[in-house]
Amino acid sequence: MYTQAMDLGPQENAQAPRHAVEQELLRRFDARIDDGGFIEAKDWMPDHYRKTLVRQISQHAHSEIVGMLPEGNWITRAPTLKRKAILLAKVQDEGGHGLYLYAAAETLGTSRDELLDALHQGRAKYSSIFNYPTLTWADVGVIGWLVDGAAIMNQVPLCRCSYAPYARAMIRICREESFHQRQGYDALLTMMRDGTQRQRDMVQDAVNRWWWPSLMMFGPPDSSSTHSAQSMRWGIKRISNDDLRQKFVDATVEQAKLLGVSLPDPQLAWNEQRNHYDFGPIDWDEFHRVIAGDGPCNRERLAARVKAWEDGAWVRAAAQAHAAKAAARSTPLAA
Ligand code: FAQ
Repeated sequence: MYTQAMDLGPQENAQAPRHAVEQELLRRFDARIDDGGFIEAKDWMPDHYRKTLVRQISQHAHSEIVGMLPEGNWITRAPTLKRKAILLAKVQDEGGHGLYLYAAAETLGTSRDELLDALHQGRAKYSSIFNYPTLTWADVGVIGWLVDGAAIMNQVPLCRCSYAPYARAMIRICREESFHQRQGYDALLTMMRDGTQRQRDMVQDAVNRWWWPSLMMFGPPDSSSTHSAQSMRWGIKRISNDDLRQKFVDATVEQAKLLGVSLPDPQLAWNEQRNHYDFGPIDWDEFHRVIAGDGPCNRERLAARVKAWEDGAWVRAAAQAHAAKAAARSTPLAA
């Protein structure tokens, strides 16, 4: 009752002081971002910044766990014990990445149950790339080389994301992704150098199918990216979709030469003036179809995640019952 605003009208009474405080908080937030500083979970942040992060981090987390499915499909059919052990470790790492990222999203005040519910109801996105099928063993190598390669290119700048819990999660994830990329490239090198002609053809076929979808992983062109300008302003994204895609093409063409495969783009050519490779047009209609739910495996992927969630209900119930018993045991009895 003893506020300086007692003599203001009811509307102003409620709004004016809060508005001034928020203005000051926003000014300090912007100044910290402009200085290249980091925001921690307990710091004040604009609602839109929080929502943008929950959107991006949860999409990223969903991508990691849906991304376990295409390669997981090959664990039982890996050609040697060594490749099987490597693949098991890799797929398990992706599950771990999903967990770090869900934990980072939870620091923003959205529960894991809400995030997973959005995925299971088809309201949340995950990377378009995981809606393509893995038809042969060469696909597993190509996912490591191209898909993990594209993921690293995109994710290294996220280690400097202005939201510190996300940036910290990304440092560990990027270290593991480099191992993933190398194991894929190594599997392909073995097939190309020591394999039969049929195995070399299998690698080339997989490269032909995964090349263009890998380029789509970086998102729509900058000119039609809804969130890029604001996310770059806030230091969430540090490098634009098109610039990352170009960096990926430039690095990968050289690796393809070493591997002895061709990339399925007749317009791919070094451009002396730009100091970059030129490449042909991406089929953005296909990209939009896939992210709208109509890719080759969207339904299968979502159904697999929903089934895993439902099958795991008894594990969650048992863990909760165990936690409740442990809490009851550690609570001293009332005198
Ligand atoms: N797929 O305005 P922008 C991995 C959506 S992890 C599906 O440019 P933004 C590891 C976008 O969400 C791969 N949707 O958006 C692994 C937005 O939709 P919304 C995942 C896409 O956020 C390897 C709309 O289009 N990595 O591979 C895609 O500024 C092997 C407009 O786009 C990350 O998530 C797409 N490709 O930039 C695991 C990295 N592109 O929300 C297993 C973090 C765009 O308005 C095996 N994320 N969209 O409904 C990012 O860096 C960004 O979110 C971008 C998109 C660059 C993906």
